[in-house]
Amino acid sequence: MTVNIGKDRFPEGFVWGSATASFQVEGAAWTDGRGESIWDRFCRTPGKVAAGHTGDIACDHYHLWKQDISLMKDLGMQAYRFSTAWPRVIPGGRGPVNKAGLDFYDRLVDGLLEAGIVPFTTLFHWDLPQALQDEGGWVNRNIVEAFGVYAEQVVKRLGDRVKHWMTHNEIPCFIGLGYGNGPHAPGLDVSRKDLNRAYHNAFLSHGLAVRIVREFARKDAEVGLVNNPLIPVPLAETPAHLDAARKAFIRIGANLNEPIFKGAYAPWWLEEQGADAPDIRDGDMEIISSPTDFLGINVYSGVFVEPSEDPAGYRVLPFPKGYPNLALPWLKPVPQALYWCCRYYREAYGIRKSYITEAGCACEDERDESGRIIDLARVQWLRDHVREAHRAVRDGLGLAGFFQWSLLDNFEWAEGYLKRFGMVYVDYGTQERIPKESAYLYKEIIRTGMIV
Ligand code: PNW
Repeated sequence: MTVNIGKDRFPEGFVWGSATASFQVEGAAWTDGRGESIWDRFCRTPGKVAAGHTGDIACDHYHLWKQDISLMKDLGMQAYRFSTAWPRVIPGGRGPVNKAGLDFYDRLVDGLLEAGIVPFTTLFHWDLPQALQDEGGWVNRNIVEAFGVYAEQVVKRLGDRVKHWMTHNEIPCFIGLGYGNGPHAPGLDVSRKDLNRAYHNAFLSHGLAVRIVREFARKDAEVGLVNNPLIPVPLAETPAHLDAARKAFIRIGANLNEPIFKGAYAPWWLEEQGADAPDIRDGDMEIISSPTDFLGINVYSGVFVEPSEDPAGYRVLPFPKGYPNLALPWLKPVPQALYWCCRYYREAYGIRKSYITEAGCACEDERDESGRIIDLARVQWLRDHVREAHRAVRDGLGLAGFFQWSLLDNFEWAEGYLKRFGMVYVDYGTQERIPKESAYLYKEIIRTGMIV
């Protein structure tokens, strides 16, 4: 018996799932004709990835996908968000298509559908073919066309069955952290002009992919971007704080939100960039702002803001020493960020439908003597976040689903395998999968459609 008076029930059709990304779980990095990606190269650049870890084996999902689908089914998962790997599909970035690569995703999609799990496919989750990086990667505008050719191959092959498509995962991460002196591949520190070029090219390729899904996927397909906004959270839920937080949201996210959702870079932003502003060709902004069906939002944290007298009208507050922290320095639990991002996106940009395409946390998970993983920090995290998702649904903000990052412990980019985000523990020595306690809570939430 489930004890809940019913007021916390999620609506029929709310989608519960989990997410992964190709490079982080697949392994089989050199199998069946896959080409080199920037992350393969980065992993082999000394000092870039913790403990010199690579994606060569990862969770071996490339071979264990059937078992992983059964696992999802056992956990009651209704949907699975995965990404396709460009270097598997077009190993050289442009040029010949690798049939074996497409075949893998074809089998995966069929397997998911057979198990009653809805596939949500992301076209780009950071594993850029190294050959394209050798031409400048996202800084070189030629990448847009190459991405279009790749996207068309994937959409043509899977688009008769896959209804839900995402173009890019987290442009600010793969551009900002990859080209702006951050910890991600390709590990460059380009000029501000080139950084703006790279963003602009990523925006263009997003718009192009939207059009490709419209043209080549099933007619009822839906497509959107996945973004990871920095989410300002009002310190108190008073009108003055809400106003300050909304101002902060608009200003901090303007470089991406204004071109993509409004079709024009903000004049004040262009002015700030001066000669470093991106070069905009005729027709670019129409492509960039191609209408989408939903927005995917990845939520890991938030920042507190308060009203301020200075011109911006808000102040971002630093986290004090002692604020709770999960297993990474930037993982400050701020569950209400989930609610606020849905609300601001709806109010400021008219987003009618959104999915939380990722929300997750890394904990210091360990197996106890009996083999269980009692991840109580994640249990608490999950309950807090699902409650905020419910609040967003209840307030009519258009939230349609929640995907937990991640199904499995996996390759956590510059952290290698040292940080565990999975609801399922992976023993990398044996490839054994063990659901953590939080996975059983998630299963019950999904089964009942309630916060249990
Ligand atoms: C997301 N940060 O990345 C990605 O979509 C996933 O591939 C990744 O595994 C997951 O979050 C957990 O990190 C992020 O530094 C990487 O703030 C870094 C940050 C945020 C998101």
